[in-house]
Amino acid sequence: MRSLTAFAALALFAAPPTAFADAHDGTPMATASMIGNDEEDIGTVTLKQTPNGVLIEAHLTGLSAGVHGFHIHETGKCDAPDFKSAGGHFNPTDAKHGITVEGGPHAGDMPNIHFPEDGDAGLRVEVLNTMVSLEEGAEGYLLDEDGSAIMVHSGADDYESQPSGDAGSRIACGIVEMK
Ligand SMILES: [Cu+2]
Ligand SMILES: [Zn+2]
Repeated sequence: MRSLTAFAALALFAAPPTAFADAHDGTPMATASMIGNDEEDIGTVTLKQTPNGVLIEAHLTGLSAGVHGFHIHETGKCDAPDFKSAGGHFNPTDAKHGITVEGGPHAGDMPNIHFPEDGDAGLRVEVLNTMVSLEEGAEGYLLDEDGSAIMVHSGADDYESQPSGDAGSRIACGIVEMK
C-alpha cells in the first residue's frame, strides 16, 4: 500500500508540464496587467506567439481621451508613479527610435493608440509586433533576464524624435509575464 501511494505521487509530479502544453496548444503566451500612476487597474494586455511575430491585444480602460504612445520597454519593472524603473524602449538590435526613421525602429516601438472621448467601455487594440518573440533564445525574446514591460504614454509618439518619440510621461505600465 505504501509503495502504491508513492507511485501515485510520482505520477502527479509528472503531470503538470503536459497539462500546461495542452492548455495553451503549445503556443507561448504572456500577459501584462496594466496599472496607472496611482497603481489603479488600467486593463490587460495579452501577447501570443505566432509564426510571424507576437500578436498583442490590449484591453485598456480609464485613460484620458486622445492619442497615446504605446511601447514595449526594456525592463519588467513597473514602479509607480513614474514607471522609470522600466527603462528605455526594448531595443536589442541597437536601432534608432521611430517607425518613420531610417535605421529604426526599436523592437519595442509600436503604433499609437487612440482612446475615445466616450471611453467608458474601454479600448481594444490589436497589433502584430514582428520584431519581438516569446520563444526563448529567439531574437527579441521579451522574457530575458530582466524581462520587459508594456507602456502607455500621456501623449503621442511622433515616430521620429530620439530617443523615445517625445511621447510625454508614462501613464500605464504592465510587466510581461508568461501565462
Ligand atoms: Cu514608451
Ligand atoms: Zn523607441
